[in-house]
Amino acid sequence: MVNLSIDGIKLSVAEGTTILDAAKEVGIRIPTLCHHPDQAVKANCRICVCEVEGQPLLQAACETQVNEGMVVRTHTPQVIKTRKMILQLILGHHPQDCLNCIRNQNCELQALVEEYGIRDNPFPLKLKGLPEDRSTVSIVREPDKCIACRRCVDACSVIQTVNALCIEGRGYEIGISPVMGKPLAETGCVLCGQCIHACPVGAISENEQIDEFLAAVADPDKVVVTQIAPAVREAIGEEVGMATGDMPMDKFVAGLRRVGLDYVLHTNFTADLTILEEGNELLKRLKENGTLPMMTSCSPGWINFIETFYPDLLDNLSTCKSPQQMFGALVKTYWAEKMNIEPSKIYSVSIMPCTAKKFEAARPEMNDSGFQDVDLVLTTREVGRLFRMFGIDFDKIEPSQFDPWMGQYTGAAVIFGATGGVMEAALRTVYEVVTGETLTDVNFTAVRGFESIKEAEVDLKGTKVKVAVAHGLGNARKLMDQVRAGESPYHFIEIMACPGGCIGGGGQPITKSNIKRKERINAIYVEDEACPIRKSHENPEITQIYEDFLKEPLGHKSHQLLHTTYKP
Ligand code: HC0
Repeated sequence: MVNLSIDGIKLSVAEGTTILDAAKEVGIRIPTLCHHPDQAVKANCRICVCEVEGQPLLQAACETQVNEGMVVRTHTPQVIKTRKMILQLILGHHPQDCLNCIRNQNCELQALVEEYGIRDNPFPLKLKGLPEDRSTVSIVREPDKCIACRRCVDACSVIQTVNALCIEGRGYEIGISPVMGKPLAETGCVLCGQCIHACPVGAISENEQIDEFLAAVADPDKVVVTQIAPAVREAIGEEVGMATGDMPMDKFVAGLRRVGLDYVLHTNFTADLTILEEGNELLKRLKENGTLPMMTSCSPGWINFIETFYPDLLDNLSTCKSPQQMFGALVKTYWAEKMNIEPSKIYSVSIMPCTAKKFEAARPEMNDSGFQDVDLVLTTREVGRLFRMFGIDFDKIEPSQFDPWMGQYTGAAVIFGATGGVMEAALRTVYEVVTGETLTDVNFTAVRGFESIKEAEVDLKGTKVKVAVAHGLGNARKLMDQVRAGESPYHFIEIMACPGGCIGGGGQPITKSNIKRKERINAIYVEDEACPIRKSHENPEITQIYEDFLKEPLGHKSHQLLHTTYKP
């Protein structure tokens, strides 16, 4: 242990601790901008500088490790003056449009400017005048707002191993740019949106489509129907002042009716349906010596990744569309028929934790219903803004239930939102279908948790099935390299593009650290435990859709509406 003093407080911390972390232990917050708790230290913004007795220069708290007897002062007049000057220098080339910035009141720079009482600036405003990048349907870049902290580059290159962003220029000219200065759409960006969570300001954000939504609900000729993705309920409360996981589903549904939706249904219904289709596909591949390991196909950032970086492995992907797209195809066919609504009038809106879902919905091949299957995708953050815009008081709102035919779901669908959840849901069903036995314990805990790659072996009455789960594309890459080398021991692999799974999706409330992602995962398993039915094949509306419409898993109608092909 190392003994030191910070602002006159004596403490003892483990060797190797930084001043930043040591100060946290005694309740002193040192400001940061380039520092990110889940990334390597960069120490380029210098906002965390402190005085260390005996050192002629101020030291960056994020990179300086404590020494025996060290005396640190975190808020002396010189330190405060230096931090103010750093903020003023940043503001000297940062747009001053906080009021209409998408990160207004959720911006780390704005918060520090307020904390340090910056009232004026000796450095005149000089912007680079860089153009916005709106080349993708998912993500918008506003490079003039970039403060060159490099957190997005780390998220993209180190965590996701996509390398769509890079550092460009030096000194005042330094900035972050898509590789080769190309528009984002031409870089191999998979649109996962992890850069948005990493960005401390509004330089990268989702392509906000709230105006399109408001126009649709105001149109008397449109029947506006929504689906809610599995990971949204756990996080949406964070947008309206609740704790993680605290939004009751029936109040969430009521809020969605309040903002103008005509019908509220659930992606969880098609998550259960995916298990029936994907589970049967796995069994077919195992029986008929099909391409193995089979890989899940529901995370659109992952699909973009495999199409770009591992096109030789596309035959390993399940042919199942994602639950979002299965829902899109069914709402304008099966559901329209059940409800006696003209499909051309249906405007289908998804509420997703994911920025890549906007791209998936816009894929030209996603029109098996005879129309664009999903018309609009709103992220959790956008729905949070709608709830605030409509002034909804969730303490007072009357609860409401899902509409029929595609609104019922099981605990197996709920856990889709967490890494390992699709695998666990599949195992709950595949086990019972193959063995004919009822599972006494439906909890496959080996595939749960935040470990980067998880694996398990399940004995299906003599047939041993080896499975693996990866979250975050850097982890996915490790499994893919193994498959490409012909060294994969697995039969079935689940990949989710985002760390933690969809609960950490690029469209979720801004999440700086994995601690919040873990809280959301816990909330998912609490909801699963509380579900009266926890296996997809026991969902009564799933039984109904096979009886009335699809007839059998992997049947003709399923192939037409629920399965797809991929493009290298
Ligand atoms: Fe997911 Fe999904 S679980 S990808 O993470 O499978 O976005 O929440 O909606 O489609 O269901 C995201 C979340 C989904 C899909 C589902 C899958």
